[in-house]
Amino acid sequence: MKISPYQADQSALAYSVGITLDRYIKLKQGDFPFASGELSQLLRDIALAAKIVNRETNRAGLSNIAGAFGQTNIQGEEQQKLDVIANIRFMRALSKGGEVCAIVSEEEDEVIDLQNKSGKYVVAIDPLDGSSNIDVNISIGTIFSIYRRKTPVGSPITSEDIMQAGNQQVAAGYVLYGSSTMLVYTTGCGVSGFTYEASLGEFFLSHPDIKAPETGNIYSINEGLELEWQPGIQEFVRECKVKKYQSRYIGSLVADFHRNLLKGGVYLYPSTVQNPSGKLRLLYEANALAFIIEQAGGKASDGTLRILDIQPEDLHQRTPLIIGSKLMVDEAEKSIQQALSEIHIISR
Ligand code: P6P
Repeated sequence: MKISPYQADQSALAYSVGITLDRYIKLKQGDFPFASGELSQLLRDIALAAKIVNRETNRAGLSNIAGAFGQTNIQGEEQQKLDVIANIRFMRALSKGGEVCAIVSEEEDEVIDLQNKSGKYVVAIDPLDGSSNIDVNISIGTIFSIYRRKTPVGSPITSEDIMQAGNQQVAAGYVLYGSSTMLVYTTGCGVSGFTYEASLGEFFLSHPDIKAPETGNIYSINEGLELEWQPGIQEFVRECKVKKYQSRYIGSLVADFHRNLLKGGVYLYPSTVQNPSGKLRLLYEANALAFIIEQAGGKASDGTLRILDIQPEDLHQRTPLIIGSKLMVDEAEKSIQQALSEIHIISR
């Protein structure tokens, strides 16, 4: 008897498209403390802005939005047009989403108080990191941290709400606009990665429960600054070369971080003569990636202190950052401690 196509294995006819980010957030909502849907909505608001920024970064060369904007941000860095556009997109999505009371952005000198009397969350964000790479078509990224406000909902925003240590984050993530666009985030219950399917306008679960390899053979650092590194870094990098590790440095933090997260490796932006406190910012770069790497079983420090325990004192404060596979971060820290103890002995 001929089997009708409807009796054949239908899954062979219509493969499953997988779990969308929206459905995954709903499925995992029970994992959030005080689960009431607002954090889920906030994550969806961020994903919406990421889809819009993705479209604009993919078309930058065609729509006259590549290149410099003609102003510098508080960091003294020349803003690219897409820096400004991405900042607007995320500000607008977070403001309209209704869950956020205040935003700290790399592109804004001061805290943006949304005057939202019902917003329970504070977001710290680097809307587009590595944007100097846009014009040469190298991967770039968005980095975000989410905190619950400390003061009562509806009361004025205070520094207590803003200057929270990274160990207070309720969620964190990044978007990587690369060969494919991915959104990777954690709410403190592991790390999940989603890949964007532009034809459907959806992020689909592609990397459930990401775990950082305990060690690896990739090190990421700007070797052009070797003569400026803080004590101990030269020795660590020399040891990597003795072990014939691979040097991989894209100059785009999210891209370097993501590769090392999946394959195993360590990214280092240490204290240098030019940047004694390092280059990367604590509130909207280091803290988010530190939360993610720890949730994946890795480690993040400033060479001595756990990044997530650093108490911020300034909105745009910088920090040295050593982040990635736990055993590799351990080795870098040991090298720094060894160098410091030798200096201490010599200086007696
Ligand atoms: P350098 C980009 O400007 C960035 O903030 C990170 O994405 C990147 O890892 C780092 O700075 C590159 O800095 O000094 O090596 O060019």
